[in-house]
Amino acid sequence: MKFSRRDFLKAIAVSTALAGSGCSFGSGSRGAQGTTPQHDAEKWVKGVCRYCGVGCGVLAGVSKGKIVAVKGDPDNPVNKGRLCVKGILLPKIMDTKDRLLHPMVKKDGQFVKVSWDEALNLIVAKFKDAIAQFGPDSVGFYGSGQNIAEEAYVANKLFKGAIGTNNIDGNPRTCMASAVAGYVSTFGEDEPMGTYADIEEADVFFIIGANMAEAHPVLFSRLVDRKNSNPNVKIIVVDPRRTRTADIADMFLQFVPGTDLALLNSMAYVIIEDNLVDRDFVSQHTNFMQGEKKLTFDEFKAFLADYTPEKVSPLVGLPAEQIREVARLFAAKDRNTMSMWTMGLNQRIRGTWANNLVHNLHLLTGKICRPGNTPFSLTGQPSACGSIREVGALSHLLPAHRVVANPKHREEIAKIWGIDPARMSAKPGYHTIEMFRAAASGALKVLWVVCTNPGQSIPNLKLYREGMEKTFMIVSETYHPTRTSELADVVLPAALWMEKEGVYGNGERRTQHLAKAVEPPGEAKPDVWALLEVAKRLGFGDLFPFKTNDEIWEEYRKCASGTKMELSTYDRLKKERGLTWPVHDPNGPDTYIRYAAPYDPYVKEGIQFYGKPDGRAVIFARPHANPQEMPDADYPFYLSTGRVLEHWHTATMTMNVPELKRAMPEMYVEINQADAEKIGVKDGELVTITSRRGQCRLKAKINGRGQPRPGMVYVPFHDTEMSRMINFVTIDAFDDVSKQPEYKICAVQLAKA
Ligand SMILES: Nc1nc2c(c(=O)[nH]1)N[C@H]1C(S)=C(S)[C@@H](COP(=O)(O)OP(=O)(O)OC[C@H]3O[C@@H](n4cnc5c(=O)[nH]c(N)nc54)[C@H](O)[C@@H]3O)O[C@H]1N2
Ligand SMILES: Nc1nc2c(c(=O)[nH]1)N[C@H]1C(S)=C(S)[C@@H](COP(=O)(O)OP(=O)(O)OC[C@H]3O[C@@H](n4cnc5c(=O)[nH]c(N)nc54)[C@H](O)[C@@H]3O)O[C@H]1N2
Ligand code: SF4
Ligand SMILES: [Mo]
Repeated sequence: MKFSRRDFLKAIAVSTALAGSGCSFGSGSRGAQGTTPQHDAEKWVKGVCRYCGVGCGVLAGVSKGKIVAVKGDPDNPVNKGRLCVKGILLPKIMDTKDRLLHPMVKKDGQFVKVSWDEALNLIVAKFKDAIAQFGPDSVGFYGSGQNIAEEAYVANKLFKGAIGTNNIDGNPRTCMASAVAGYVSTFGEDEPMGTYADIEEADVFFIIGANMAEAHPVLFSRLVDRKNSNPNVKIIVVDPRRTRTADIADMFLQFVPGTDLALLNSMAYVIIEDNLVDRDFVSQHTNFMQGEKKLTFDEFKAFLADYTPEKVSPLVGLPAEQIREVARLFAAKDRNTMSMWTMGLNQRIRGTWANNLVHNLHLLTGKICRPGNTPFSLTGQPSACGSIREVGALSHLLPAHRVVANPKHREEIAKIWGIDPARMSAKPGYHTIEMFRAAASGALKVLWVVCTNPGQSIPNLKLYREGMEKTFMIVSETYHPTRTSELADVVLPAALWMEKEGVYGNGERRTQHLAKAVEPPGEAKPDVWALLEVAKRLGFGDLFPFKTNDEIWEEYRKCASGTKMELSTYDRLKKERGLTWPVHDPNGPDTYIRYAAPYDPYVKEGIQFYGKPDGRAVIFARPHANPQEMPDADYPFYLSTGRVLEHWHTATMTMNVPELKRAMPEMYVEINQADAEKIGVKDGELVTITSRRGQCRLKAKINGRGQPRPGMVYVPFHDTEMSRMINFVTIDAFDDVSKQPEYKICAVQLAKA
């Protein structure tokens, strides 16, 4: 199937959004060769797109101290000049009427403008008070995969090193935690072994639980190019909802939500049954495990006996023959196979296991650590990898893939931080849901939220918004009011993208530097400045002597040095179009494929999964389990939630862009035509969606760009109107390994409103 330029533009929905903005597109399926329409720039400054984990290189055009244009950086290997519609329109998020220009403190229920000095003194007094009365675990920090690495590093050191609490977590818990737990349990080390360059080498793409056309559009354009340049390429899409991504699939499996584990196990069954296992690879490089117990190959095979395509077929809602076909295509000996997945697998109470099972398929077939063969978890945020997974800014982690529970790891980091290791806690702090539960119960007294909007993005919102009101909450934001800042006691005006320099690490291990292009407006300051100021005023100045971002980076680099995720210098990052770690020699090459010679600097020969003591990755026996909440007689529909191309999460930035707002003004609920007929609802009519936790009223969308299978509805979560915020309805059940919430599935009832 050849995919035309028109199909492509339709798939990534840029044509409608950009109609009227005069944007030009390149030839073929090249996507937007993006430059903002008006580009009378005096100079172009190198950076990275503010939004998604693809990490497109941009050049920001500056004129009279303002960013007036953005163009795709033609020299950046990620996007080679392309940008999606959000990237092109970035200049429009900068000077908006809701930019927060001054610190504000809530007095008698009203926000009052105050000086930085007053705001900081209040924050410091509250921290000191809580710590003195209730101990260090009464305070916490909630950060973001959109923080630059330097911010996350300083916050981590301040809370875990100086204050002595591991209560630092962030939105990557809602996003990437299951991917982390999956990589770590299977390979002993976090993050993908491959890079985006595998796309141009692969000929089978197994896309499960990801809507790349809308959530990773420029990467999707690389996929489309690959398909158009090679007619042999096959694309498999597994999603309970027909998406723009599914439109390019050769095989689209529209299965029952929440049955991925059964499907993946069944594929493994077929791979063994059909003799598609790479026996040499499996015997040299893997162990079979069930929990902590080692299995033999035959025991693993026996475990899979429950997952024959015939047995699994009624559960997953696919014909047995289709399961056989997809397994055979995945495992075909003469093909290179790349898997990609995102929240359809991660945001589930069995998210970690689902990740394990994708890895299983690559390990069984030996389709790993060779160009074009890789299990590749797509990252959501621009620096969820660089700032959170690598810096270790979650409640159980320490820098450079270390963990708080390991005394050796604490000692190594304490040495670099210049503190007594006894000052650090061995106990993981609150993960996201626990943190907001602790706020609701009163156990958490002070919470600092930076670069994230939990008042809209956390599941089962009613309870947690009450918690946010109760606790003393500081919110560092670029805009005000947001659904979080409205609940704050102090709001701090943050410098936005390219009003500060910093480092982002994208989904392919690429560390990229963004230069400062313009001054922040009003009294807005970089988050790192506020963090350092609070650290000093709390009396920890000696631990935070940093005057520049370079100095922060160079200390962080020491944490990575001698590990298997070594990083390059700040100076070099300023010049390069990013480097994919490990960069063993700071002036030497970066790394295409980890664990394999000749690519990985730590492997002399063959393949070595050095994250595991015996160098072997694990093939796990993981049974299927139902989602926490299944549809029943009272709540008969599956609700799933996610994204649309035009908006970024809670839409604080993208609703400021008139073109994006026009293209996607408010949220809706996608309903299958058959279900809509049953409940008597027509396209555009209002529907009430009710779960055991809350309610939403939304317009029905029937046969729109996403079409859920019968029995399922789907709602994007960008709308800020209280009656349309779907997180009042979603469930806060979480994966007991990764602690990631199950945003993708809960049970609801529908009624015509
Ligand atoms: N435009 C835009 N792009 C973004 C973002 C954004 O806000 N806007 N956010 C970024 C971030 S942080 C993230 S995490 C990524 C998310 O990227 P994606 O995960 O690709 O996006 P989602 O829309 O959350 O969900 C993907 C798909 O999961 C499917 N799904 C639901 N239930 C199941 C299931 O049981 N099994 C399977 N296999 N699939 C299921 C949904 O139907 C949906 O199509 O996007 C990133 N990119
Ligand atoms: N129902 C449902 N809910 C979900 C999900 C889902 O699929 N379904 N997905 C989850 C996932 S994967 C994610 S990643 C989260 C994302 O959820 P959030 O992180 O809560 O959403 P964002 O809108 O990205 O919030 C970022 C905030 O930072 C502000 N900001 C921008 N730049 C800066 C800066 O430089 N400094 C500071 N201090 N602030 C800045 C923005 O204005 C914005 O308010 O949502 C989660 N919630
Ligand atoms: S694909 Fe992602 S990183 Fe690239 S321009 Fe679009 S939003 Fe930005
Ligand atoms: Mo995310």
